[in-house]
Parts: sequence; C-alpha cells; structure tokens
Amino acid sequence: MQILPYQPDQSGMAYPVGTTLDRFIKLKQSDFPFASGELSQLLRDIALAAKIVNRETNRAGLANIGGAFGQTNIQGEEQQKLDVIANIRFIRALSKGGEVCAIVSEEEDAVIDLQNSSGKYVVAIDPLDGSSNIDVNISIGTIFSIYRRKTPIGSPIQEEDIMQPGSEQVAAGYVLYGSSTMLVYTTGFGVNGFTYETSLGEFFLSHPNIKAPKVGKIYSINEGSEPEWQIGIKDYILQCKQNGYSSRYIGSLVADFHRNLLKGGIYIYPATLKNQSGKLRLLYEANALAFIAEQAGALAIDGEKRILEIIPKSLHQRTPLLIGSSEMVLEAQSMLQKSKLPLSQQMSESLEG
Ligand code: P6P
Repeated sequence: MQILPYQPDQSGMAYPVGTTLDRFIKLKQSDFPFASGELSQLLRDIALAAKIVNRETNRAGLANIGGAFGQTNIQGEEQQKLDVIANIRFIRALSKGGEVCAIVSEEEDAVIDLQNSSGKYVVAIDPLDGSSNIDVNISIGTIFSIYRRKTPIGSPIQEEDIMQPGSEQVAAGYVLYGSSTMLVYTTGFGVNGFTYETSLGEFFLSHPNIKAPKVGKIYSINEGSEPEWQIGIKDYILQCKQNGYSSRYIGSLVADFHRNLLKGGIYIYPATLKNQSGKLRLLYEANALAFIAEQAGALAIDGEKRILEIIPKSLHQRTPLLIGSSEMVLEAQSMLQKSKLPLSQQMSESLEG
C-alpha cells in the first residue's frame, strides 16, 4: 500500500486561500499574545450579523423591506428599512456576544450602553452605508471600528471610552454587499479579504494580505459639487483629468473605497459650502477605512493631517476625507497646501471662478 503526503497547491501563500474566516481568526489569534479570545469572538459576532444582513439585503426587493422607513436619523437622512434592520441585527449580535460594553451607531442619536460589566470593547458602526442605493440595486456596505475601553471593566462607560482617536483602534473592517459579499478587516497586522459562499454560509479567505497600489488611474469624487470645491481640490482633479485618469464614483463609499484599494485610486469627499466639515462621519466611517488604508500601504487624510490623528469632539462629527493610493493622496495634499488660503476664502474664490 502506498501512502503519499498531502501536498496543498498553495505556493507562496502566507495563509492558504480557502481558509474559512473562523479558522483564520483562530490562526491569527497568536498576534495578540495576551488575548484571551474576546476579540476573536467579537469578530465572529460581526461576521454572523453580516451574514444575516447579507440575506436581508438580497431579499430586499422581494420581502418588501426595500425603500424608506418613514423616519430620519440624527443625520437628518431618511432611514431606509434595511438601515433599521441592519442596525438592529448588528446591535443584537454585539450585545449577545458578550464582548462589547458600548456601541456608537450612525442610526442611534446616543451611545448605546449595553450594561455589560465584563465587556472590554467599544464598537463604532455604520450598519448600512450608502443605503439610498438599495432600491436601485447598487452595492452597499457596513463599516466598523473596534476599540478597547479605557476605563476599568465593570465601571460606568465614560466619554474617554468613546471619543478615542482612530489610532487607538484594535480592529476595523467593512462588509461589501456587492456582486459577491466580502468582509475585509485588519487587526493591525495587515489587511485580509474574505468572500461569502452563500451555499455554505461561510466566509472564505480570497484576498490575503491586501496591498494598495501606490498610484492608480482612478479618482472618485462627486463632480456635481465642483463649484464648491477648494481651489486645491479643483487643481488636483483637473490634473487627474489631464493625466487621463478615469472617474469612478457610485455614491457608495465602501464600494468606491474597495475598488480603489485593490486597483489603485483616490476617493475624495472634500469640505464644501454645504458640508463645511465634509459629509462623512469620523467615528464610524473615516476612522475604520483609514486604519485599513494605512495597513494596506495607502493613506487617509482630512486634507491636512492623518484621519487617525483626529481627536473626536462629538459623536457624529464629520470630516473631509481623501483616501487611497499613497502617492495620489500626497499629491492632492500638496495641492491643497499650495493654495494656502483659508478654506472659506478658497471656496468663495472658487465660486467666483
Ligand atoms: P453624495 C452615502 O450616503 C455616503 O455616505 C457614501 O457612501 C457616499 O460615498 C457619499 O455619501 C455620497 O454622497 O453627496 O456624493 O451623494
């Protein structure tokens, strides 16, 4: 009888593609020498909620859960039914998992204190970003940041547990509900992407160790607000056009960010007259994507400084966001710095043309 050793054909892979998310989390747990598995369990809880939201998203057109919910959230944005469902699903999964003490959600005015005296982690989440695209079947996403609480476990939640700069994140990720559903996350040791196999109900490692190209030929910005851009943004986008770059903007941050991360490119949501601090929220959108970007060798700034350095001052505060390939972000930053005028003066000059 002949016995031959199993030879997996995974040449050069740090982790064999096809590894399930659960197995990968377990394999990577050793990155946290003193971890006792809570963060791993928390990541699994998020993945479970993502599977449920994925199912609801796919059924939206059939199960009468598409469309508007008839209320607006603290942002003054009309809540879509799936926004509300996703918010409930993620909060329920995080509260049942037992690892989380507090949640900041785009859909909730206040911080949710889970009254969990053993919870070590705080989660900031946008349960379903880009939800106005649901009715027209465009990709949407979930964005999450994970922090360790600062105050003693078991004591009342304090502002310092919540208002942490993005540099304090212990993990961050996004779920992209697109032509396939993907979960991409980092714990500070690189970025890995998992694709959901619906027939098996499992996420499988499909994009190990994602590294963003240092330069790309794609720029993502809403050209409709061009008259309100700062001069530096106008100059940079004009340069992109002169270089023959392609404009790709689908109005769904996670989808635009994910494409630029893989192919190279820059996404810009600048300060405008309508949104003087930008539109995107710091705690549960910009910080998470900035952590992932930097872990993948890309950059994320507010026009001047790293997103991850911003000290939050309010729960739902917004920030301008320039994120993507490092050389493109640096070029845009330098053009903003060249136009030394203060933001308001830049924009009024820009409006005067
Ligand atoms: P605008 C969706 O509402 C979102 O938060 C991002 O997903 C998207 O990139 C951006 O806003 C689109 O905003 O003003 O260009 O429609």
